[in-house]
Amino acid sequence: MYKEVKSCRVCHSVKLKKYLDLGEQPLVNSLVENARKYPLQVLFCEECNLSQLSVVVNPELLYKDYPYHSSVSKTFQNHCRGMAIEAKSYFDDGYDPMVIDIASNDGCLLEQFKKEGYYTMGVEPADNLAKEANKKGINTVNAFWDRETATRVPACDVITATNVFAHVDDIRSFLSCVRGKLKVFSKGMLIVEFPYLPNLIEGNQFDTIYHEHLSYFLLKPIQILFDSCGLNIFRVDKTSIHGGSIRIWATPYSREVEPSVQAVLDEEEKNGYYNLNTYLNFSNNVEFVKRQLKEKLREIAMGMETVMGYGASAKGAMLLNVCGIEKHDIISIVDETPDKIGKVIPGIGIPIVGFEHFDVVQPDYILLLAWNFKKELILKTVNHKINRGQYIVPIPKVEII
Ligand code: DWN
Ligand code: ZN
Repeated sequence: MYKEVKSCRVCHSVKLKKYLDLGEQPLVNSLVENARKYPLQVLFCEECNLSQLSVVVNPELLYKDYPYHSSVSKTFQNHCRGMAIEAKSYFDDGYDPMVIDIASNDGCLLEQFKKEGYYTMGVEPADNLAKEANKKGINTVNAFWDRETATRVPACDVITATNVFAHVDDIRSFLSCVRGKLKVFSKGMLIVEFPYLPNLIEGNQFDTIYHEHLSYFLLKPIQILFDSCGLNIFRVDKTSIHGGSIRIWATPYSREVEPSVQAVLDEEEKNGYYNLNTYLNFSNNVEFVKRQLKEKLREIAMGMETVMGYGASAKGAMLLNVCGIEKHDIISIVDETPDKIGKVIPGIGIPIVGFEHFDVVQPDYILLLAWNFKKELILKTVNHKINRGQYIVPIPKVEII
């Protein structure tokens, strides 16, 4: 079911120091009340500075049937469009590049690349998502990205891997399969994007720590890893998506390295991210939010007022579990993902319901569990005139707005 991490995923060092222990927690997308629990601890590698979980849960268990559909968010769709446009600027006018998206989910990113004229192919391990993408006309191979899968896809100009690299245990094999697929003549490139560790620490985003996320990346360990896999990082962008992410552009071929690469490395060093103490301090903030949220919900209940959640996100499930929130604290949680409606928050059992339940309940408070899409969620409730109540934003600290 799971294995323990004994050495660093990037540099193989055994100098791993634990800095956060969130106890035993359920898998965030296992939407049943009595979900099995697994240890959730974060370790810091003193050699390359990679933060990583102490265990690796079997990916078949995590991803074969996956309820998260990235297309639900308009903000994310727009973000994907931006990536398609930027990547195209690296190719000659009139040339339509071929892109392969690894862990392509429901085809959200590839739909945007298609609009920009790319040829597209997805690779997605979840049976339900691959099926949905194929139905929409996004050609998708239903598989994990590995050596065997790499033989089933054509050589291409761009490989994208958004919000998947942190989920992968054998990242060296992942990269070597990527490298072999990038066309020489077009100087093919890999674009990887994932939540950025300094945003997690500064924004107290402890709810994004869960079993799917095996690594919490800085640029430094990524640079070490990519160098050793023959991939040259030539550009790094910071983006605001998912609470603050980093986009890394790399190629096995030669390209001029943009100043953004060194600038991000310098900033990491300056801000103390190569020092274990920075992370030990972070664990104290986690305790603060845990107490605050529990107290706020208790206060609301004492005043006979009601709370519903919005966004049965993975991070929402983790937040509620880590904070010890109970079934009676929240009436239900609205989510617009058909695969989530009718299920429950793992380990707690709070029901996940459709948007129309806001009308039925008219809650006094809406707890924004997908705080990364705060604006989009608030706008939707306001447009539907479900603006009687107030919003609770749980992260970085509990606030009522
Ligand atoms: O890495 C991961 C990230 C990027 O995505 C995964 N391991 C899983 C997932 O994490 P998450 O579930 O925390 O992601 P989101 O995108 O913050 O989840 C938002 C949830 O809210 C989804 O279930 C969809 C829902 N939602 C909605 O119902 N209406 C979201 C929006 C914007 C909406 O308008
Ligand atoms: Zn290391």
